[in-house]
Amino acid sequence: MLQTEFDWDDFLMPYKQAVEELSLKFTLLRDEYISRGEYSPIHYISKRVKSVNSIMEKMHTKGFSYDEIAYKMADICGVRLVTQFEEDIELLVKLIATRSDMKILETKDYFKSPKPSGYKSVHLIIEYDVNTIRGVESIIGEIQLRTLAMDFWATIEHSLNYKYKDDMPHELKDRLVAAAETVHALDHEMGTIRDEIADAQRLFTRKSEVINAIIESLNTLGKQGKKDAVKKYFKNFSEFKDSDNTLQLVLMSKEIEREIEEYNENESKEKEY
Ligand code: 0O2
Repeated sequence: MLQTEFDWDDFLMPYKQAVEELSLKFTLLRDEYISRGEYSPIHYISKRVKSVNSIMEKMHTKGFSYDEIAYKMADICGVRLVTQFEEDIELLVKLIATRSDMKILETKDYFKSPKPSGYKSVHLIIEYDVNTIRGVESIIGEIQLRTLAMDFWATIEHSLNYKYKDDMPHELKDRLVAAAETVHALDHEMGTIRDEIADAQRLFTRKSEVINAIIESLNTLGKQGKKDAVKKYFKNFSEFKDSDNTLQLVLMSKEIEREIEEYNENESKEKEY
């Protein structure tokens, strides 16, 4: 096929749909962990569809024809899952492998074999079905999994590569390799206290949820005209809020909820009369 005959908008349509869907699915997965009060292995998610320019550059370097790109270029669309710890990556790979809506075709493990640049990551090449108006289209995409620290390093290194192309000064290259080693050491060190950090984050999330619930219920209680009760609870709330005693806050939240319910029940009884 000739370049002039190739319709990029039409070709990229299912890829655009795929990244939107994949990113939403992983966002919902993260939300599910959080709403169950569990630690989420996904810290954040980013997505992109490769630009036409970048696809054409890669076609040129790898010698792919227009007819080959859909099945030979695996990263036309990509979703990146950034984790806090290396251990989270292993967990996510296992979880993705059990999903019925995407199939792992290949795993590129740059943890076992880091790139000479120092880049560490896991890339999953997946097959994913997109429902379009033409029917089901099966596309190949990439899920990249890396830590927060590695993501920071890779973003900087990627822009420097873009700036220098193949002419990056040796000294800068060496410094980037050294920086990558520091990232590996940091990730390893943080991994040793992962459980403790995850526990603290779980507690923090639970505490902020309870605090938000109390503020909302105090507001409702105020609207019900129970000014004295609001004053009493607010005094206790200010004391418990800054202490480590989340249980006191949970009990208080339940007590306020009961008081609101009682008021609502009395109200509906009065209306019945
Ligand atoms: P973009 O779109 O700007 O991110 P190969 O298996 O070697 O034939 P390929 O397709 O190059 O082929 O695969 P690879 O190396 O598994 O993955 C390519 C993508 O991984 C890159 O995309 C980067 O996003 C990331 N990557 C791989 N190596 C490095 C590295 O050393 N540094 C950084 N910062 N990122 C890396 P592109 O193609 O650069 O494009």
